[in-house]
Amino acid sequence: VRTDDLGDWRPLAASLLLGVLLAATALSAADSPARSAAASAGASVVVGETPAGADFLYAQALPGLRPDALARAVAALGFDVAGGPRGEGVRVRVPDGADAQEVAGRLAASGLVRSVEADGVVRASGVPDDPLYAGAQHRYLHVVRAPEAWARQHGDAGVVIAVVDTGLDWDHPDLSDRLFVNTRETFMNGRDDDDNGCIDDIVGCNFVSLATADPSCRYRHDPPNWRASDDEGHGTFVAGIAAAAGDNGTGMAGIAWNARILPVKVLDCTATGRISDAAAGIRYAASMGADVINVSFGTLTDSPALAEAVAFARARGAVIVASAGNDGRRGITYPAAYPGVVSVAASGLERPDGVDYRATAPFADFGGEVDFLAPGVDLMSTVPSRRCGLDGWECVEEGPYGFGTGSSFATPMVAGSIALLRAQYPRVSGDFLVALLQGARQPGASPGEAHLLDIAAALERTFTTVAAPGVSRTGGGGEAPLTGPAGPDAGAGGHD
Ligand SMILES: [Ca+2]
Ligand SMILES: [Ca+2]
Ligand SMILES: [Ca+2]
Repeated sequence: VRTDDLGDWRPLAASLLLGVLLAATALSAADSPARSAAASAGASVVVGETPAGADFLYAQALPGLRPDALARAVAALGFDVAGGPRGEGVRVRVPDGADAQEVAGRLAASGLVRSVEADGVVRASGVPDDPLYAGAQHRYLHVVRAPEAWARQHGDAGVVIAVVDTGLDWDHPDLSDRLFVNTRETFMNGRDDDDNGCIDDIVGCNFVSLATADPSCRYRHDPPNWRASDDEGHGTFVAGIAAAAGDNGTGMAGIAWNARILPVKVLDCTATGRISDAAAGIRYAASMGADVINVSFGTLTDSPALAEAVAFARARGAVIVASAGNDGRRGITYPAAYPGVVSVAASGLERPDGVDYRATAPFADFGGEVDFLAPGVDLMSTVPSRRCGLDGWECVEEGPYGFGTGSSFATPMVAGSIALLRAQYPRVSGDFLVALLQGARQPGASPGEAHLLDIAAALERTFTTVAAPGVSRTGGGGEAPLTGPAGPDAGAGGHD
């Protein structure tokens, strides 16, 4: 047994530090295990995070001591070795009623080991700890391979998803930390400080006109103003699917855990609105630098104003993702039908053994213009607390969350996916991200059906791009060229 081989300690300490950091994802320790490992790295034995109540310890053998020899040696000292050697060491069971820290101390003092720590629980990195995920969300999110995507990317707080809808419940426990805050505006001074056309808009803007809103909404203030709170529920539900905080131990997980939400209210308290307000809302979202604009509404009217608003937003670099419609007919609604808009139809067909999320939902619009199928039946998402139990919004026992069905709710799955891709590839154009996601779709359940969203496959694509003469950018680090209609274009995007 060598105890003086200090040359091995430095890389050893580094690898231990990494191991401790990985283990820390499963531990709710208030103190930093990384710090304790670093502090003791110069000592003879590194003691990692060891809660007193730990049931197993893991000890790595001194350099030069074989793990099977360590197993025999610590067993001879009276420790309860659980199973054979594991990797570089052994697992030791903490006897019932014993203090794990005391057992760890004795192991560390044995002169046989280079490290001791609790054999803590690790989770697959893609599975969030949100309590409603496993029971309510996994059954459809695994179909679009969200867990595999999360192993690579959780989204970035610099990525903004505008939800042009009924507004947002700012106080929702899974959304309140995810708001896009406009720091150029001063709140409650009655002025449009940043000259963007909306008064006091620190968190989104309301465009619903007094003249056309349903009288039951009892609006009293002329838009555009800051009042983008959600008095219906639709917008909050959409926002949660795209970007509810994930892995925060609370409620559910959105697709892009860390993205920011910009609420733009264009639908009134009955979830209806006018083309004029919708067009203004889309333009506002683009002007505020939204990376993705989610439009979970549509009209059968081919509107010049909507078409122009969409073109304006695309020219600013935003990706517009829109609901194909819920009429169960061939052909889709506007703005989903406009060129360059990503159109989404709901999947979800009742079969004897459960909902088939690979097949188009019976109510969804279909046809060649549909870009993506994404689950849209019995989805869980966020509901404004004040709306629970009203107008069809039923909330679960655990809190302000409920279930919803519709292409409206399939749409933010794709919007959230674009946000994840934007976090992964900050410098390519929006069209490039769309091409990536389209190139990674899964076949639908039957021939002729639209193809299904596959979030992980898009993140796994590797490609090399050349942006300008002499300037090359590599995404994913691989060699396989991306095949898709959109070329790389780092300059045209309006986001930064
Ligand atoms: Ca303003
Ligand atoms: Ca102001
Ligand atoms: Ca959550």
